[in-house]
Amino acid sequence: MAQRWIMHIDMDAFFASVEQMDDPSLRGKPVAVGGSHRGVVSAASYEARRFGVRSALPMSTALRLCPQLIVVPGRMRRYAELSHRIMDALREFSPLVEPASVDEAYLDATGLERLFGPVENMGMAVKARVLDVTGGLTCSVGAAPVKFLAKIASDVNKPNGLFILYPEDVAEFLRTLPVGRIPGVGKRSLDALEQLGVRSAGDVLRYSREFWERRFGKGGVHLHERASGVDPREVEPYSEPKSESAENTFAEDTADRALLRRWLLAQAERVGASLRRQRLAGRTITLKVKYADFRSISRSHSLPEPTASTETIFDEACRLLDALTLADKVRLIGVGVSNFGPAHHGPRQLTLPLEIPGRGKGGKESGQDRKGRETTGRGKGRDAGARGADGARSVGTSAEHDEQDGPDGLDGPEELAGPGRQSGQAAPAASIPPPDEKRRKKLDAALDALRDRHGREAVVRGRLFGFDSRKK
Ligand code: TTP
Ligand code: MG
Ligand code: MG
Repeated sequence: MAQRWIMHIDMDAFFASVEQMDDPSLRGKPVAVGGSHRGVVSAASYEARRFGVRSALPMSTALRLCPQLIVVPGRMRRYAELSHRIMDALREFSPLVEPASVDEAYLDATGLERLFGPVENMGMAVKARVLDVTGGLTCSVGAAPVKFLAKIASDVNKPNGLFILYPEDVAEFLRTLPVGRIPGVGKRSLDALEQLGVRSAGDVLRYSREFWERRFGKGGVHLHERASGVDPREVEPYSEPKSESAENTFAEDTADRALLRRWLLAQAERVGASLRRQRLAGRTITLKVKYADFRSISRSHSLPEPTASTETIFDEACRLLDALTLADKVRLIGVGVSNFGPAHHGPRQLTLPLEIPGRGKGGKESGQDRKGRETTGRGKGRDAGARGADGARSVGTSAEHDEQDGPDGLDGPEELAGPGRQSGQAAPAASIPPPDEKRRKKLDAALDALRDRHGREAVVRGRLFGFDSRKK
């Protein structure tokens, strides 16, 4: 069998290096990326590290250690964009790429020697490609037979490093490896291990697996396993999400449509912002409603073109809601976008013939919609389920759709949702008048930029429409 090779790629001083790349006046200088002087350091350039400046250090401490430190605010969007480029570059080498954070990834390089030569050559090629696609950023690469060793290996010769841990060297490497370098061994464990005289991974093997299990349970077994060089985890390639959705369950069931719209706006913003961050856009908007008796329905509508615009998602969700005769009080409402396709960047003429019917009408209708939004009820919602800060993201298969679904299903195709626009009041093609979509894009971008800089709550779009979609 071919030797198993896992690579771990980690960017060097990522945020700080991006700032130095984009602003040549920062090059060769101690730079810290972070918020205000009250905040903490996100990333420190290698020049700053010589003074002891590190990630997570309070900025005030960092400035004491290095008074000439240049502090720059972070630009998450720029880092995310580069991160995407890096991941795409890695996928040129293998489809088995698992992004592990914004600046690192695992890559299964098993069996790729025929294409790229020995693993060290491939390591060099990966580094060169990352440098190229980022416009000048260096990374450090580690290669080893298993994941956790690859991660440790990428750190060995940082920055701009390459370290290959050959299978025959693993035992010796582990013998002297400080036990704290094994992922999962934290400060508290270190104290307990110290008491047993265990300082290196090799020391762990002085005791039997059974000993570790008795003493520390599962964590003990894990420790013994890693210290023996065993890590059964596979590289799990990231799969593109098939839909993006957000939903809220109310503390009190409601039939107040104005309130429901208010929540839809907040959700459309969450979904839209998340799509835009991921550079995704979808054609199908799905409204999900769960009634007080837990009966769940969804209604979908497909647009002629993919969208990631908050207002468009919101408008569509409102239309779907307007077309719905509420059978009961509502306990949950949510909106999702699926059916992803490339956002339209080319000349619009290509699709114009499809959009002509009733194009002007959509704009007017959304204007009418807005009248209903002035009421400011109290939103007593809470976020349903365990979700990330971005709101729901259903990484769905999109192939199945259960009308009586659980808390997550907003990723169904429209077939089961019946005729998307039940009342049939508007032709589908009327939904996105191009000039309006352009304006929406601009507004979205402006608000996204503000949120990137000042946090998610910095701008709440409801206020722009005369109400605040947040809880009062
Ligand atoms: P890391 O890869 O941990 O660090 P780094 O890339 O800055 O430096 P190194 O060369 O040692 O890899 O983290 C990647 C980015 O994640 C980092 O540039 C900024 C961000 N980050 C934080 O915002 N806060 C943190 O506490 C850490 C550790 C990282
Ligand atoms: Mg890094
Ligand atoms: Mg990292």
